[in-house]
Amino acid sequence: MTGPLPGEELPGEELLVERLRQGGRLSVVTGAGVSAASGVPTFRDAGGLWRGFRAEELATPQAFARDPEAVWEWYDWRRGQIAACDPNPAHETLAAWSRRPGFRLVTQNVDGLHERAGTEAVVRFHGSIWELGCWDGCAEAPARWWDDSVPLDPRPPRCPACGGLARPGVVWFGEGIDPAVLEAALGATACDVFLVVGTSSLVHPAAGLIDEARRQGAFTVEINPEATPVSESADLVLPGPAEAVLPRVDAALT
Ligand code: BV8
Ligand code: ZN
Repeated sequence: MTGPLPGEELPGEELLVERLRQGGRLSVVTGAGVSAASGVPTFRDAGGLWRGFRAEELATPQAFARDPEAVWEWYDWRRGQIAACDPNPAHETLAAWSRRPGFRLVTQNVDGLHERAGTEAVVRFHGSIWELGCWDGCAEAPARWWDDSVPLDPRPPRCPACGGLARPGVVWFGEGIDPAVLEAALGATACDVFLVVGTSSLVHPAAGLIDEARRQGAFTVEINPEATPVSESADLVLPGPAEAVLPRVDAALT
């Protein structure tokens, strides 16, 4: 079967247009695939490796405890990469849709590109690469503080309150999701249309949000050029790149 040529409308897009025209509550969950067109390496595509390490090996408290300098070198490298990237049409379309009443966006990404595109009240499910925290969790420091210096100096950065090690303000594998963030994300599953865009849907509990949305009666849609574990159960799958599909759906709405 010859798939649609880039730019050609995908079968099914008009179904999403129809649903969005009904003006109901729209919630979106995004993953690394929405930032791919901006040049941010995804986790599991070939670019997801760093000096032979897999993200799952570096993005853990154990890796940081073992070698904080190496983990900070990886995050500093990623911060430098992301700083050179700009939001792409996928981020821009979602920012335009974020002005719809009842819109919610939950992202697994830590790059901050949704906010730079103008989306407000982003639910940062896995935190932000632009935030730091005190590794020792000292009471004098805020839970997280903003530091977008590129490169980091000093590296590793220190906690301004206790002078101990600072850590990246992201959620590592094996760490729980901030309860307030989890509550906001679960609140977003109470919607009429639930879009899952650019995620391999392998990482939990983020990957389970679509099931929660379906349980509450949402029309569920996946936008991803590849099949994922949620493709079978989604009401609609649009097998294309987010930076092409989202602007095309938006153009059909106006
Ligand atoms: C927790 C921040 C418990 C860090 C990240 C076995 C089964 C189920 C679960 C587990 C298990 N073993 C362990 C677990 C739990 C674990 C987990 O899910 N592991 C997985 C790997 C099996 N989860 C956790 O540890 C979570 N915490 O469970 O806590 C707990 C509870 C209470 C108390 C204590 C503990 C925490 C997980 C958070 C990890 N942190 N990021 C950092 O960034 O450094 S996750 C990381 O992966 C990123 O956030 C990333 O966004 C996320 C998910 O990846 P994707 O976004 O999907 O990216 P990926 O590269 O995988 O895929 C890209 C997709 O885009 C592809 O599908 C591709 O086709 C598509 N694409 C490409 N181009 C485009 C595109 N799509 C559209 N357009 C394009 N142009
Ligand atoms: Zn401290």
